[in-house]
This record gives sequence, structure tokens and C-alpha cells, in this order.
Amino acid sequence: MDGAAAETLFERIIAGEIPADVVHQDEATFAFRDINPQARVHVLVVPRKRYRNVAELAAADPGLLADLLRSCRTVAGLEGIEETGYRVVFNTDADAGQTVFHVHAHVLGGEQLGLFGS
Ligand code: IU
Repeated sequence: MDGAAAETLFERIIAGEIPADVVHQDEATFAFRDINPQARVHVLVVPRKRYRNVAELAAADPGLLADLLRSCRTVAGLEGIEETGYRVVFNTDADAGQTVFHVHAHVLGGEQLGLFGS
């Protein structure tokens, strides 16, 4: 965990200090709707424990990364998009446009998604 970095907004959401539309939570992970949805379904899935990005999470705690991906699937099931398909995105640092430095998976679906890239 990047203990030296300042708390991010997501810790405050997980703690219930900032309201969010919570879709799913379990011991290790927390999922809530993105405030600025880029698809009909757009849910952010985060580990309760903070790592800066998915690379740091994978290196430090691969089991927790697996928990996170399982939660993405759970969210897809809850949102009714497991059969139609969905995309899981981890923006990682500057060029990808990562703005919140608490690793989060974007789960996107509910419609035909466009190609991604620049
Ligand atoms: P990114 O991968 O770091 O770019 O994604 C951060 C996301 O967090 C982005 O899609 C925002 O819309 C979203 N978000 C949010 O859901 N609630 C907030 O209060 C804030 C950002 I600030």
C-alpha cells in the first residue's frame, strides 16, 4: 500500500463519508456507480485496501487482484450484463488519464461499446 500518499476520495466513499450509489461490497472490495458514466452501466470496483494502480496491486497482492476481478464479475451479474458482455478497464498513470490513485476497475457495458484508444 502506498501509505505515504494522501488519502483519496475513494477511501472516503468506502468509509461512507461521501455518499455513493453502492452496487456491491464484500470483505475485500467495494463497488459503486461512476459519477460520470461513460456507458449505460459504469461501475467502479475498488479494493478496500489502497494500492496506487493495478501494477502495484498485482505485484504486492495478486490474491486481492483476483478478489477484485471476481467482484467485477459479480457486478456484471447484478447489472444483468454478464451474458451480453462488458469491459473491465484499469487506467494506469498519466497517459491513461488516471485521476484517482486508489486502484479501481471500470466495469462498462449495457450497450455496444465503441473501440477504445485515443
Ligand atoms: P480514472 O480511471 O482515475 O480516470 O477514473 C476515475 C473515475 O472516478 C472517473 O470515471 C470519475 O468519473 C470517477 N469519480 C466518481 O465516480 N466519483 C467522484 O466523486 C469522482 C470521480 I472526483
